[in-house]
Amino acid sequence: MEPKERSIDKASQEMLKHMADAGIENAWERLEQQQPQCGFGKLGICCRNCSMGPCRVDPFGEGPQTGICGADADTIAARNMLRMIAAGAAAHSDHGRDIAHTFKMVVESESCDYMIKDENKLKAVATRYGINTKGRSIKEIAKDLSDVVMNEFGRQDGALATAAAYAPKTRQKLWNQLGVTPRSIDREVVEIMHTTHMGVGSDYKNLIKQGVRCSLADGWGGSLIATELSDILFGSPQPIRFGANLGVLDKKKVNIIVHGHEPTLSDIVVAVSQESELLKFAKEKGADGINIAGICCTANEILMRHGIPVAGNFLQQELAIMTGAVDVMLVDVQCIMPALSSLCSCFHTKLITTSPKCKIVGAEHIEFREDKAVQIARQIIKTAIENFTNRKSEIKIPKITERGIAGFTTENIYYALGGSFRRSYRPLNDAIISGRLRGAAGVVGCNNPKQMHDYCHIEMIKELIKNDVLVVSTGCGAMAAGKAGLMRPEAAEKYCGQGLREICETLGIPPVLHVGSCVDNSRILTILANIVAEGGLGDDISDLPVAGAAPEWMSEKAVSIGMYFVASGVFTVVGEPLPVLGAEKLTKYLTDEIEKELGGKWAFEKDPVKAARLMIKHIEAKRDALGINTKKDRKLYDMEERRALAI
Ligand code: BF8
Ligand code: SF4
Repeated sequence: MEPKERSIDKASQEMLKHMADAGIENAWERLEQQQPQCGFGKLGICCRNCSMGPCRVDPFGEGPQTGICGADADTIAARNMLRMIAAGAAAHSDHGRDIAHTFKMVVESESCDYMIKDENKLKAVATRYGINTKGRSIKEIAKDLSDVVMNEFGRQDGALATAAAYAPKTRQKLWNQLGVTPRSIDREVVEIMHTTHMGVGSDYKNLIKQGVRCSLADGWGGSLIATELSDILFGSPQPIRFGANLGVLDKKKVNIIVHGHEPTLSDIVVAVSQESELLKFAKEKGADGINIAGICCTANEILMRHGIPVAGNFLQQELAIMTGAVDVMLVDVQCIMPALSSLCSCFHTKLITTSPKCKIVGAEHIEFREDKAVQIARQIIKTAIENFTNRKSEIKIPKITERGIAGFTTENIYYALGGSFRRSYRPLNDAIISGRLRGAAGVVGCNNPKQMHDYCHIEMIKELIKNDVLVVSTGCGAMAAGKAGLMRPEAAEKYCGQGLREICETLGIPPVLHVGSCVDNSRILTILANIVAEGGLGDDISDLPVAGAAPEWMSEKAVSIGMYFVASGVFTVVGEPLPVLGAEKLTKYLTDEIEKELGGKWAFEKDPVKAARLMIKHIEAKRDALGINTKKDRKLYDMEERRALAI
């Protein structure tokens, strides 16, 4: 396959060609080697949950229709999906737990390498949980907040305080009626493992109920805690300029790529990297300075808060090493391909793992400890500087960097969308009610070599903004949009319908708002809750003219995210279908019937433009139901029509 067929990103194409010339394999080739991929796995109808199996159900209705224990396709596929949700929720929530431990350390110690950077956010979050903030010291408030959030993980009674503190009341009532209110974060993950054990749950609807409960413990629990505490500890993001793509690597500087998800180490690495002693050491070794760049969601965390450039998204991790300019690839957890290890051995690049949860054969392990954060960050940077002199291969950095604005949050969207004097969601709601904005969409998630890299994100987003749908984005999707220039305010003129264009131009914002990493999908939940609370667009998230999508998803975290959006009332489209298609009743339930219960449902559509149209159709149907779809006062022209008019 030609590089052009694998990625729409020019820098990636260049590196793919370089890789082919060098005869080094990558994820795209390994996908080809896997063909044909197992049909039973794709359809979700194989089970190895006990040693009577593995069992599989014949999708053509000729062979066995149940496993040895009698589990049918719907049971098996539902159990498999639940285990994906458990893994996804666990990954997000364990990230949240680590941040909560760092927060606790700050609260309890007299001096440590972290501090409370955003006291206003601390007070706002504490108030949410009913903690008294009047006349109390920051330490006292933080101590109470630390106790509350710590208790969320292993709580043995009652329900999740975070969901109760943040979700709209009507939504909470519905969850209570349906019996899906999350109880505690760890408990919901454990209960999935129990209910999917051989010989426990087999009613697919009841199984999905537990999947819903667990995903809610992720979105309105673990992920939300990760976001809120990160803002408190590392500072709330503000709109900030950034550069994106492999061109941000600098031949003359020591290049350290931080890759993974958690901000605890990377935030300190960023701070320490500008210490004069380290800069002096870098000079001694012949480097012009120290350049930090990011890949995957670690990148998003430090981009949002410090404007640190993004080297690339998920499918660019191998391509970055191919530049020969990466002195250290520093990884924490999640989305790190084990393939990096052998690839780094072809170059001088040192792969350094830092988490006891994520060790990789062949990598150097420098274990990160929050209580020695600065010391360890210095050690890692020194290792990178020393390695600068070991560069051996020709350096090939594509000269491609795009610019944009990131750093939008639930709180600062007030300003971004309302102007500096109107601290409210009113302007946003009014824009939707008037029809200048048709609605909003979240386009989030991964890359997957099964789809052309970045293509689905970009085509979907273009179709949405052309039709006056404001897009918010996180994760690798946000990076795709940034690299494609869709996070420049000027993108509005080029790609947007008239209504959205006018709004972007008046406010100076891009039509795609970067709201952070994948745990920051919780920001999208709280934005939706704020729109509901502002009024005029119904009583619940399920009334809003909004939709969600993960057009290039691959990770189990995406399944948990999709499920909690559906369970929060959002129509959610994924590109690659969930592995449930071999289970007819389950598929119908997830893509249709579940909407009657939760107000949201799943859809599977690989074609990004068709998927965007499904979202727009849904948004228009919600507008109809709200009674705000009065006659459009102006026609919206797409690019082709505009060009035709100009002739
Ligand atoms: O958590 S979008 S490939 S990097 S899983 Fe991974 Fe997917 Fe990227 Fe962030 Ni999210
Ligand atoms: Fe087979 Fe049932 Fe065991 Fe699964 S749990 S492997 S379907 S016997």
